[in-house]
Amino acid sequence: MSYTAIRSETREGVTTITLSRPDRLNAFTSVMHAELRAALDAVEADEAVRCVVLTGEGRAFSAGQDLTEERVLGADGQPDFGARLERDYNPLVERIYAFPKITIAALNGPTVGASANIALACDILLAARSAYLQEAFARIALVPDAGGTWLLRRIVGDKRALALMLTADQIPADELERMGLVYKVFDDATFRDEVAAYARRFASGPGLAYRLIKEAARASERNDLTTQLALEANLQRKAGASEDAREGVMAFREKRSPRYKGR
Ligand code: T3D
Repeated sequence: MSYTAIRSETREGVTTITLSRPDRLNAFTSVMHAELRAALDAVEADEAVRCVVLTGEGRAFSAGQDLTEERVLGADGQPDFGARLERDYNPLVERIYAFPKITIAALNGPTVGASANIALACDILLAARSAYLQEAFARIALVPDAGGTWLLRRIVGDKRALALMLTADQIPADELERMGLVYKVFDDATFRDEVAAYARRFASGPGLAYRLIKEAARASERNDLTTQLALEANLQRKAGASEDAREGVMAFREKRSPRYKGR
């Protein structure tokens, strides 16, 4: 499929989806949303892909919603700021958060507004040293959306989350790493190569186990310990009965690298 607002490239078990409107700092439009949905469908359908990297073209990851795009109108014919969220952002964030394959947000530059929260919905955030993240909403008299009010406090705690949202400060990559929002920071010059190498480690990994690990991690947000322990036992039963688990143990005994099939 040919895209106009993103690029999607699959290599060695990793799909890299690049938000690609560099002259608008990769700001999101309805077209970008539709293309991203199609690209995620393709990733989900491709058994050979175990990891998806979301990044931006040029100097930004993404500047959030395109503020020049025509407003979505409500039933009364007036601009309805909630309608775009319900139609495009909310399903996207829920989908990324529960995606059955590993998701990496590679923050190559400014990561602002709704795009910051889309990135936070990914499993692992990597950042170039010059990147920053900004919950910019209050600067334009809006409320954080795309899951920001839910995701941030779970990662950095209530007070920091509130400060990030109220100040709308630009937080540099090194500080993002200290706060736990970003897992690793790489130098700008080597960023793309580092991200590619990082993602490749998952490409040949145990896809089923990854999916079950994510399922357990997500479920822990609503479970008490007893429920979670029961879930772990069930998921371990599934993982332990998999071809990959047999291969993992065999490879260990034979002192060789495992060859996982994702089942
Ligand atoms: O609208 C709704 O439906 C509500 C939904 C809201 C969800 C949200 O995401 S709210 C947050 C929206 N985003 C922003 O408020 C960020 C706006 N952009 C900026 O504040 C700055 O551009 C940055 C801090 C991100 C970067 O600044 P800088 O100085 O590095 O770049 P720049 O010169 O401002 O931007 C470069 C170009 O990109 C520029 O165009 P030009 O002057 O060269 O023709 C700028 O207008 C354009 N651009 C940047 N962000 C957006 C954008 N165009 C459209 N929408 C943007 N979000």
